[in-house]
Amino acid sequence: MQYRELKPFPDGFLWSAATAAYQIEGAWDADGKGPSIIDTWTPPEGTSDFTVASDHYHRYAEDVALLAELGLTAYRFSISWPRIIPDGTGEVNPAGVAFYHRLIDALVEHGIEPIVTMYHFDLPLALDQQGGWSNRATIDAYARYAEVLFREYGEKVKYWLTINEQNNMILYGEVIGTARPGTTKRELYQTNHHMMLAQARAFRLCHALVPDGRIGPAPNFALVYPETCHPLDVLAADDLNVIRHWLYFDLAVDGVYNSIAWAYLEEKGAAPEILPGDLEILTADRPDFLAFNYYNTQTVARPSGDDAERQSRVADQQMSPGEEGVYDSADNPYLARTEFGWEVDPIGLRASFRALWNRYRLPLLVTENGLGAFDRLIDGQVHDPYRIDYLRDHIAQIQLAISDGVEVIGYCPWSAIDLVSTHQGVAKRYGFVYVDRDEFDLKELARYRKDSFAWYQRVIASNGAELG
Ligand code: BGP
Repeated sequence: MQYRELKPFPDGFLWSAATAAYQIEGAWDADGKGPSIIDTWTPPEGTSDFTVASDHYHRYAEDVALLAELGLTAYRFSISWPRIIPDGTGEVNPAGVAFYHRLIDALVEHGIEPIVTMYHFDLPLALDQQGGWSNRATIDAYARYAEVLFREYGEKVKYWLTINEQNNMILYGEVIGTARPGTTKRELYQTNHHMMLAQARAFRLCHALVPDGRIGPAPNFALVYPETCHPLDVLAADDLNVIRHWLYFDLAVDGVYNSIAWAYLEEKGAAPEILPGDLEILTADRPDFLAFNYYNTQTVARPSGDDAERQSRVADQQMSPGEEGVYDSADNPYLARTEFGWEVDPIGLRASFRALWNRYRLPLLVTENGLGAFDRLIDGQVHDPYRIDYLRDHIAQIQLAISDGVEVIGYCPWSAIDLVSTHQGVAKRYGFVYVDRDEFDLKELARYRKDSFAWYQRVIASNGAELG
């Protein structure tokens, strides 16, 4: 639908930007931090690991000052679980706790609302060595960690995100470094069940311990289109929407397994074991809002049985290769691609809002959205008009969704400042602030404002009225 007049962004809209601890902080073993599963992951050849990243752990004050200058009214970051509880279950690390107090205090002093991701891929290694999420004891470990966070920071932090991209950890864990190669589907969906239980316990704890606390899940969302209007293509798209999205959101919101997802799990021999009492835990509480990371949509067709085609497809967390007997991936001829091959679909963001809103009627928060590109620093400047175009087009679609009557509470573009990509090193940049380092040459790690910095500053200052 087209509108003659658009509704404005609401007062109090959270103009934010996002990062994740292991991709920005560095200081991977400083001040008592324990190793995480990511610290033992070998990045693809030619790309950096996460040991120094953007050195935010030591430069957080300078970084927060930049975020304040940018005009952010909110900032999404993650807390590193192994910085707080180094071995996942034992003593709390006071130095780790103190670091996030300093960071949160700096944000609050600048009038920036903290949005905290409690767990963004970096499971404590000690837990992984005891079976990770396949071990039910990890549910208790997470619940205890959640309680530590709510008690420590609950007076200062109102917005909480339980688990970043749980669906991508299940579907593409090997690519992003959260699943060991060769983990079976059965194991993955058992870990998924346990994460759901952990999340449900966090909902309860948050509501019990945080005054005015608001908590939600943060899956990745890549709305699935059928390649054609052939009814079997439509069903294939529906299947992937269920497997990729509704399985996770239905459990988070209503505490129930989507019946089509359950049928898929049974068909694949991957249905998890559900113990007595689990369903009560899942239905005991609900999220206050739904967060989602949005980069693109996906297009699929009915399964053709062409294994060679499927195996030839490049796959990562935003590009599925397809699944035998379920769907084939297809290219969308109407969409451009980034330098890294991800399709660009701003209108798909509006469609995603509608899909989530129609289904759940809960406030929605975009917790990631952005363009990875090979930015160039020349004479202290970074001209990134391609990023401005990308973000402008997506923000315009948010305003259309607001005009559709969808309750959108905020927008956190990825990323606030440059950081290390999940599996493509530092050359793939997303930030409003350039961090001067190469894959293996750390240089000075100096910060430079990109052109997109001044542009986003104007967007925020005008509460979204000036996107030009
Ligand atoms: C999401 C992750 C982020 C981030 C982003 C961009 O899946 O939540 O951690 O990295 O994708 O992905 P990449 O770094 O692979 O380009």
